[in-house]
Parts: sequence; structure tokens; C-alpha cells
Amino acid sequence: TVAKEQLREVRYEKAQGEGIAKITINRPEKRNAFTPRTVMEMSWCFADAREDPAIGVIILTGEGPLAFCSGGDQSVRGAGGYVGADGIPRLNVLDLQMQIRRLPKPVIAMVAGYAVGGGHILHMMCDLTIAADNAVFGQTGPKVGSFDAGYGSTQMARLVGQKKAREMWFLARLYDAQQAMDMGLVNTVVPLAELEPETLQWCREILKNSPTALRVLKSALNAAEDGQAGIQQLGGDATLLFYQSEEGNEGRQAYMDKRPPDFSRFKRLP
Ligand code: 2NE
Repeated sequence: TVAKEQLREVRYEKAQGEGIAKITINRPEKRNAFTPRTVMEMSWCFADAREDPAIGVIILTGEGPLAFCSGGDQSVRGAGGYVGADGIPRLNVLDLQMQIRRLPKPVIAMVAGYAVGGGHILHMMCDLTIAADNAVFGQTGPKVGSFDAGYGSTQMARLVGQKKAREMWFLARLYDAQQAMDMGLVNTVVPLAELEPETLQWCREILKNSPTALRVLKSALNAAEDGQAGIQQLGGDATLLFYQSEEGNEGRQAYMDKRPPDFSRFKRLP
């Protein structure tokens, strides 16, 4: 794990008073390829943004106009995963994908340049993608001896359909921003110079809306696809809401008062 003062491969910013956090993969010389450390740093930032009650939306992006993220850093790939300073091979980006998926706040991918390989999967895991007109999308795995048979395959098929997902993985072609838009991979395409202002505008529109509604909607949209794990997330939100109700509190209070609970005043709605 890492701490805030140890962030080296990622930049983390919060717009004061705005409710927006921005996580920037900061390895432009490698087209923002990630190492195990980059992933640990991103994970720390996402955890912080989740815990911070002032944050309502999180932007994930890459440094510079050339790349969002080019996937795993092939120069540190070893047998069994990507190898960091501790010499241990890791595929910790898979845990990061889950973290983004389960995070109860909207996460927006702001994509300029290449979003390829594991970088393409990261954008697919985000709730929304705003693309610059220079963005390029695709999977390279089969060309470099890799694949993601988890969300990288299943989430893609949900987004673009089975035929197109098989095309993307089997041929490992790259697609421009408009093609990605036509496939349903991204929400909008804007000129590069407007990428950040447009993304901020989307964040501000989201931030005007009910945080609880957004939280439950993200859970619900996940639950429809994630089986038991998705229901667990939605179920947790139901408990969170119930704990805030008088009815939920009556049970707890009765237990603490060592008396039988009295639920008689709570209506059974049709
Ligand atoms: C991204 C792309 C298409 C960009 O091409 P271009 O021509 O704009 O740049 P260039 O010259 O290829 O890259 C600039 C520098 O960045 C390094 C390059 O080696 C180069 O270094 P120098 O020659 O200047 O020293 N670089 C770029 N991407 C890198 C990477 N992923 N790892 C290490 N170094 C990288 C072009 O660079 C490209 O195709 N990159 C490779 C994309 C790729 O195959 N990614 C891995 C996919 S597998 C994966 O991510 C994965 C998975 O499938 C499952 C689990 C976890 C991860």
C-alpha cells in the first residue's frame, strides 16, 4: 500500500468546494502504462475519494494529450503478472476494476489519446466516458500475449454486443473516437481543447442531483449484471437507507432498552 505523500506515478487533486476529485495516471513517457505501484496509488486515491463525504464525482484520466492509459507496463511484466520493486508479480489492476465498479459515486473516464489494453478496460469500468476527438480505443492483448477474461470481456460485451466484442478482442484493431461513439463505448466526443471543460460540466450536472439516487442507481445498474455480488451491493444500499428510518431504529432502540420492539405504527404500504 502507499500513502498520499508517496504518490509518484499518479497525481491526485480535489477541486476545492466543487465535490470533484481527479486521478491522473502520470507516466506520459510510457503512454501512461501502469505498474503495480501505479495501480496501488490509483487504489489509494479511489479509496480516499470514496471516504471523503465532500466528493461526489471522480474523474480518471491520463497525463498529456497522447494517452489515457496504454495498459500494463510490458517492461515490468514477468511470469505471473507485473513485477514491482518487491519482486512480486501482481495483476492488481483486476482489484482496481472491482474498486471502481463498487465505488458508490460516479466515476468518469476523461480520455485523450490512447485507451488501449488494460487502459481500455479501465475506461470501460468507469460509469461514463468523455472522449477527445484524438482518442483511440482498443484491446492489444492477443498481440502481446495477454487477455482479460473478466470484466474486460464481459463488460465489453455488455457495452458493444457480443459480435463487436469478439471483433475487438480477436482482431485487436484500434478504433477512433467516432467509431467508439457509434459502438456505445463512450458517452460523447469533443474537441481535445474542450475535453476538461466538458467533463467538468458533466460533473457539475451530476453533482446537482441526489447523491442517494445516484448511489442506488449505480448499484442497481451493476446488480442487473453482477449476479450475487451486484445484489450484495444493492442490498447494502437498502440496509443503509433502512438504518436511517424510524422503523429500522425502533428495532435497535428496543434492543438497547431491553424491551420488545413495537413496529405497530409502521404502515404496510401496498
Ligand atoms: C499505446 C501505443 C499504441 C502508442 O503508440 P505511439 O506510437 O504513440 O507511442 P510508442 O512509441 O509506441 O510509445 C512511447 C513509449 O511508451 C512506451 C513505448 O515502449 C515507448 O517507449 P520508448 O520506445 O520511447 O522507450 N510504451 C507504450 N505503451 C507501453 C506499455 N503498455 N508498456 C510499456 N511501455 C509502453 C503503443 O505504445 C502501444 O501499442 N503500446 C502497448 C499497448 C499494450 O500492448 N499494452 C498492454 C496490453 S495487456 C494489458 O494491459 C493487461 C491485460 O491484458 C490483462 C491484465 C492486465 C493488463
